[in-house]
Amino acid sequence: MSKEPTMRRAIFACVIPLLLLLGIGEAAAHALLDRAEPRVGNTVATAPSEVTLWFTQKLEAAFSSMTVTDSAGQRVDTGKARVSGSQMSVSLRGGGAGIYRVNWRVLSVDAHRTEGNFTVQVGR
Ligand SMILES: [Cu+2]
Repeated sequence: MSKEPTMRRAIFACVIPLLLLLGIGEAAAHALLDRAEPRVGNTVATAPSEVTLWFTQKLEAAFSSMTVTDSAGQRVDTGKARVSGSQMSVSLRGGGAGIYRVNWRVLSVDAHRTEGNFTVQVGR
């Protein structure tokens, strides 16, 4: 056996965990949207009374917020979002049919800021 394959194997053994640590590990450490209720892109019959988001990491309540707007761009949320651990909810005042957009912006406990938005269709 030559030394080269062993060396190569040793390099791979080092590089792959390093890439995981720098790339995937770092991304996974941020607070990304895990799931939502109503579900992202889903259609619901009537306007929900509340939107709840679950993140991949705990949130800093003071620096995390969300708004919900209707098709006309009008706010349909009642104001301040409630944060509990990795979960954030906001109540809705009710509204008509249309495409509702949920906009979220959070600061996770590792001090990284992430934001995003998605839509839910209300009615047909
Ligand atoms: Cu992070």
